[in-house]
Parts: sequence; C-alpha cells; structure tokens
Amino acid sequence: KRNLIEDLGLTIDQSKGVFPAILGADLQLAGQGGATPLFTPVDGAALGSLRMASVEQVEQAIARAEAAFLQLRTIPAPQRGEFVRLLGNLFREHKQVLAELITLECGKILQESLGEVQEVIDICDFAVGISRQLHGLTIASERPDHRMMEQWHPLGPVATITAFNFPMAVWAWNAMLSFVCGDPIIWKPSEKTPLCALACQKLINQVLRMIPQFPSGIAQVVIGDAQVGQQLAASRRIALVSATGSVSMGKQVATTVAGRLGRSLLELGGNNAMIVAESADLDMALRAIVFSAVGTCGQRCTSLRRLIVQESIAEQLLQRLRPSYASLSIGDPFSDSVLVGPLIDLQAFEKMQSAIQIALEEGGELICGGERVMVPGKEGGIYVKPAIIRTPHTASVIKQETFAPILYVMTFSTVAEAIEIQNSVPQGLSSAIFTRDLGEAELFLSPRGSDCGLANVNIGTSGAEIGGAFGGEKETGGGRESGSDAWKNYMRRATNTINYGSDIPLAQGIQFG
Ligand code: UN1
Repeated sequence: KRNLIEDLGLTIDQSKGVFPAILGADLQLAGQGGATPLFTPVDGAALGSLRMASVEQVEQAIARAEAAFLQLRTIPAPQRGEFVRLLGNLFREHKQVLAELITLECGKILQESLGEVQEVIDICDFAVGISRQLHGLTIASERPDHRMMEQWHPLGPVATITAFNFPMAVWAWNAMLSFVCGDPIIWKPSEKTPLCALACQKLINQVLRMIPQFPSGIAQVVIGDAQVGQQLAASRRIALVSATGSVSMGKQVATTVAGRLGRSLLELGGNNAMIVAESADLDMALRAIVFSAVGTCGQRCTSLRRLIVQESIAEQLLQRLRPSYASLSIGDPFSDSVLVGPLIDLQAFEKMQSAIQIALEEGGELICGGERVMVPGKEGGIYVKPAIIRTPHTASVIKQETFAPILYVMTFSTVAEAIEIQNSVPQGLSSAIFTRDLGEAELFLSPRGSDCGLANVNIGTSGAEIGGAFGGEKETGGGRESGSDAWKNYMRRATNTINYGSDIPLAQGIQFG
C-alpha cells in the first residue's frame, strides 16, 4: 500500500523518516518539532514518521492565516464557493485513492472510507450552495423611516482539531463552511492520521494553483500533539476553535478558549442508545443495530453503545443478534467481504478489555465477543470480536463512552421508562427508536423525549447525512456542525439600523432633551 502514498506525492524517505516532498515543497512547513511515528492499524506496520510543528511554526501558521483572512474576506462569497466547487471536483476525481489512504491510516473498511470521501464531496456541494446565501434577516423597526437588518460577516482564522476516526470528513465539515464564510483554517489532525490531512492539503494546493488570486494561507495543516492543540486554543488570534474528540480533550480546549472569552465549537463523546419497542420491525432493527454497533469497529462518535429493548421481545432480539454477530467477517479492511476492521491501536483494545471487565463486575453477562482475533498475515493489527453484554441499566460503565465495539443491552417495560434510561448518561449525541407506534415515535421526538442532538425513528444512531446540523448536548459539547445553519458558527452577525428620515427618534419612546 506504499504506492498509494506515492500516488498522492507523499514520498517516504526511509533514512530520514519524513515525507519531504509534501512537507518541504508544498506546505512550506517542514516540521521542526519532535518526530511522531506513524503506523497502520491494518497490520501494525510502521509507515515512517513525521516531524511535528514547533511552537514558532504554529505561530507562523497563525500569522499566515491572519494575513490570508484580510484578503479572503474581500473575495465575494460565491467566488469563495467556486474554490470549494473545484476542491469538491478533486475529491470526486481522487475518491478511490483517498478512501484507500483512510483505510490504511485509520483501519475502517474500504466501503466506509468511500462513504467518508463521499461525505467530503457532499459537504463541498452543500457549501457551494450556501456560498450564494449566507443571508440575514430584515427586521421591522419600531421607529419611522428606519430599517433594521442583519448581516453575516467573515469571522477570522479558524482552528480545527480532529480525531482519527473521521480523518477527512470532520475537517471538511469545518473547512468547506469556513472557506465560503471567508475564514482561513488551520488543521491539527489526530497524530494517528496525519497522512489523510496531508493528502487533503495536496488537493487544496492544486486548487490554489488553479485560482492563484486566493491566499495560500487559506488552509494549513500543523502536525502535532495536544500541546499544539492547546497553543491554537490559547491564541487570541484564532477566532473559532472547532474540536472533535474525547470529552477530556474538549474540556481542556473549552477551558482554554473560555479563558480568553473566545468561541469554541465542540463535538465530543457520544454514548448513543437505541430503543427497540415491541411493535418494531425486528428485521429492520437488526440491520440497523449491527451497522451502528460494529461499523467502523465501534469507533464512531455516533456508534450504538446501548440497546434498550422492551422486555417482551428482549430474548427474541438477542437470539437473532447472536448469529448476526457470529457471522461477522472480521479482518483486512481492504477486503471486500470484511465488515469489521481493526481497532486503532493496542491502547483502544486495553480500554475495551477494561470496560468489559468492569461491566462483568457490575453484574453484566457476556453474551458474545470481546476477545482478540488473530488475522493471518496481519498479526500486528488489533482485531476483536464485537461484544454484546447484557447489563443492568444502573451499571456505571454504561455511562462512559468506550471507543470500541461493545453493545450493552438492557430492558424496559414502558417507552417513557426507556427514554429516561436513554437520557440518564452525561453525553447527548445520537439516539434512535424502532417502533411502529406513532405515539411512541412522537413521544421520543417530543420535548419529553430524547435529549440528544440527533434523534431518529426507524434508523440507526450512526451515518447521519451532511444536510442536517450534527452535534449533541450535555458533555457532547453543544456544538452543531455540517448542515442546516451551522455556517453561522463561522461568521459574525452585525445588526444594522439605518435611519433614512430627518429626525432622531429614540427607541423605547425615550424623550431626551
Ligand atoms: C464522528 O464519528 O465523529 O453520522 C462523525 C455519522 C457520520 C459522522 C460521524 N456521518 O456517523
């Protein structure tokens, strides 16, 4: 799989352990900080190493973004949309190779990687459309001969910190909206998936060559660890910090940004549940459960972690889930027949094992899975059998997000009780109900229903389309990215009142002098 890296112009210099072609010539940011080793989770093989950006280099990147902003904000939004349209075309053209790079670096199966690149293309299309809108309201003024309106203006440099599990799409949600909104973006990708970031930057650089009037500082990648993230979060010159990842990372970033009263946009952990009521179509529910729970090897923010089943059908559902889990093909994510690829690394496996251990100590019953699977020829990869654990809904372990394929199953007698169980965790990202009962479905979607940012009926918890606003409540961080009006996060609103008369009437009827 080395070739595909070379296809993208990312050459590996084994002796130096860096990728000089892209870092040196293209990005103008050859790392001067410490080296970070790169592995593929597919078989654990070393892919080389990258030098991280130094403190000074991060400062330089911020300065470049600031300079780029001054130029970008004067380019009309539909022209900024044209930049995104061209970029989207390149993602279409290189879809296959980019998907292969995602699979190589983060281990998700090729089908899902193709889906991720499609998600990038979709948000490009969405952003192009938005670039001809970005509209504010006209508001009735209480004063004669006055007009009130709002405008949305570019905000300033954006920094985005992303996780390994969606190494291109989450950046794209942020970047494409930033671009059409007139904001340059600095991207700190996960240390586990920097090549995906560099590949995206390659495509940006190609578009910059096509339309040279755009400032080259419109998009930059800084390779680095949590310290680099903190440096970006702390900088007053960054107008918005958009971070995706764990709750603990989010708390650190949010605290730093709040310390300077800056803006942050957080998409943190999910602990997503599905309620299956007795009227549900179990064939449909089964398919949705398996995709949501084991897809991406349980490493999506939206992965299904808690299955809340009506008592009367719990045994029947479990009996059908068991053979589905037993027949899952686990192995090389490049192989067409495989549905479950590897975990990202050994640490993820250890966390999974410890969660299973705690679940059992807390009264859980292991229905199946949990153990490591040795895949011939890929012994260095961390493959596991997805686990199902029947758990009392009072167990503490189910309140945490474990980024691995563990499905906790619990039962309920009324849907109101199921909703209470579902909402009784600190996170609030995604949720679903399977039911044929309109009353139950509507209750679930009502103010007394799911407290999550995403609430679905007869659909699994994962795999949201980009057209909706994506994000969640409580410890998930409250941010909304991607579709709907999420673009407003990347702009500042100005309320303008214009007096076209010849008097100065005051609002609220105040007479002054
Ligand atoms: C994530 O895991 O951070 O809804 C994002 C989904 C995908 C995005 C997941 N569209 O599962």
